[in-house]
Amino acid sequence: MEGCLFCQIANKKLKSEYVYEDEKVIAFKDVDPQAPVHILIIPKTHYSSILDVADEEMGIISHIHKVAKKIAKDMGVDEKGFRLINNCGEEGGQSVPHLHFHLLGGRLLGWPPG
Ligand code: DGP
Repeated sequence: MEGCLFCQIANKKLKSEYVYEDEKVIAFKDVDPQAPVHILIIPKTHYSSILDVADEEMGIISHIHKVAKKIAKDMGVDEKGFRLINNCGEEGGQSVPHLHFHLLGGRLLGWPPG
């Protein structure tokens, strides 16, 4: 989508530190990492948030989880554990209106989140 930051990163008009790509998703390092491993996994198709994904399109969410599992293994955080987070909307802490999942790992993560 025109003017969307993550669409620009997905189509490489804006470069990022990419760690994974296939025909449906792309993953890159978060610019403001909150853990030693902090990767954003996004669909190449623009969805403003999870609320925008129709029931019949939910396969993309399972695909993102499959990719997260692979990235966690590749980055060596699968054994100790990691967290996969989707912030949705203002009170959910979403600041970029293109669906994305945060993969965080490499340190002990606190709970509950702030
Ligand atoms: P959220 O607050 O859940 O919408 O997460 C948005 C994340 O996106 C936040 O952790 C910072 C990251 N981010 C924002 N702009 C950029 C950027 O230009 N490049 C990269 N790599 N990450 C970005």
